[in-house]
Amino acid sequence: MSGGGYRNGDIVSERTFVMVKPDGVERRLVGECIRRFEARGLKLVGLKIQVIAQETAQKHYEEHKEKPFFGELVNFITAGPTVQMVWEGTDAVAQVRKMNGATHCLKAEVGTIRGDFGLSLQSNIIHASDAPETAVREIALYFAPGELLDYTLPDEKWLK
Ligand code: FUP
Repeated sequence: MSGGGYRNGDIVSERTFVMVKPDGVERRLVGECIRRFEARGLKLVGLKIQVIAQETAQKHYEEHKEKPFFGELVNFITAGPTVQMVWEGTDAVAQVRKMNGATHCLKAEVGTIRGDFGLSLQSNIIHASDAPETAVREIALYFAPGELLDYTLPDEKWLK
């Protein structure tokens, strides 16, 4: 299946890109993030850990390149190990955005990852694609097609 997903009636199965940022990795929150996405019913189809290159970070945050916080953001995201993931499922992009919470942890609802574990704007633990088109671009930035798996889980019929 492509990164953009497919439509089956009103059901949209799609893939989204998620990254646990250096603060999330250093605070040992990788397992907690994975646990939440699995519990929700999403399927992990790609996973890696790496310190991302400055150039990759600049491409990732291209939309912010004119913003005053751009340099600091690139330095932050490249400062330590990060975990890249691709999650697949019904409305995966919107589901994960909702589970992550608002960008500033102060504004994120309690019950979301940012609302439960963060206090900061920059150090907000986790990133996720904001739209299916963004997901396609971000997945391609971090994963080769052969690094993503197509497989079926036995409970999928309950998660559409
Ligand atoms: P999000 O879609 O929630 O990742 O948020 P944005 O694309 O608006 O921002 C990307 C990252 O830039 C955020 F995770 C935090 C950081 N940021 C700042 O450091 N300062 C700002 O004023 C705005 C965003």
